Amino acid sequence: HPEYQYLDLLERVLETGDERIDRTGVGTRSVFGSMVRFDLSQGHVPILTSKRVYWKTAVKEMLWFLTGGTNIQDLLKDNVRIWTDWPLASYRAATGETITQTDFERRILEDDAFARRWGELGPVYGKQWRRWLGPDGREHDQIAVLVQLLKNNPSSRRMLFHGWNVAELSDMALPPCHMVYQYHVTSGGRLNCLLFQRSVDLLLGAPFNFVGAATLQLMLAQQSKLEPGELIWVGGDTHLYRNHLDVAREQIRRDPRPFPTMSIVRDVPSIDDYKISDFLVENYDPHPAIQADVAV
Ligand code: DHF
Ligand code: TMP
Repeated sequence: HPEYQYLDLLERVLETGDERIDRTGVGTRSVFGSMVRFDLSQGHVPILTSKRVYWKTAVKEMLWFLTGGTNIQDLLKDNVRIWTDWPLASYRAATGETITQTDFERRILEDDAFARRWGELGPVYGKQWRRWLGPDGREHDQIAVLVQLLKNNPSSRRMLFHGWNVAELSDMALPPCHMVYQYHVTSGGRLNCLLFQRSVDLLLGAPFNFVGAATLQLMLAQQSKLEPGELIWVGGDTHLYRNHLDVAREQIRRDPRPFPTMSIVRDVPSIDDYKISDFLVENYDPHPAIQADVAV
């Protein structure tokens, strides 16, 4: 079962990982350099089954990136709370207020001026993917260029988009983790993706990143009339936070079940028109969810 690649990686980090203090102060155990490969050609997608993964949240996050958005207000309108912690931490640090996450989210939703001031993550994924600012002031839509290449020049070796805009890193709430996505089309018309992720929260982040990358691959395949092929995911600093070690051990003991299938149920006219209701996941029968705190 392909999920053993992930479970074996969990085990490798647990058993051989190097323990350090990290930026968040929580501490990690990490290995440097990792890879998993998932075959999407039979309709299956890597939504892990050894715990429940909230795949709709991960798909909504990917759709939000594609809109070019960088403000958590859009996510909250869609009931996605996974990015709230970082603006909340900035707000608390700047004001000294002890506002709860719920109250902060409510204010972001109800007060547009407040959202503009405190809900902004800076020039993160969406901005760089859709509106990378060139030195002449012109904006570059990396996704539109990619779709054009996939359609018109699929043997190109230059089909990629990048989030690591060096000049703007210091304005980002977090510099991009899933950083560069490269695509490749086989002679048989299969679309492969290789994602390089520089930093990997193996318990909380990676399961979402697999879903996001696979979903994007299905969308790009539909747009360019190709069939999905392989998703190759490469991790740089691949780590478990110290407060995740016990639940990781519990997860390793679970036997994975067959991956679910994902299909796009509508003939969507462009890469900008996808909605969450376009995605159908079938035969997803995971083990129970695992609760774990995210390191901010
Ligand atoms: N920081 C760290 N330390 N790890 C991350 O994975 C991470 N991911 C970010 C931003 N910063 C990060 C963006 N993506 C969750 C999942 C992905 C994500 C942020 C947070 C998360 O908390 N997942 C929980 C809850 C899911 C839910 O409530 O829908 C999970 O159990 O998967
Ligand atoms: P860093 O910027 O110091 O590397 O911290 C980022 C943390 O967030 C790190 O634990 C990796 C994790 N992360 C993911 O695993 N996936 C993601 O999509 C994001 C945004 C972050």
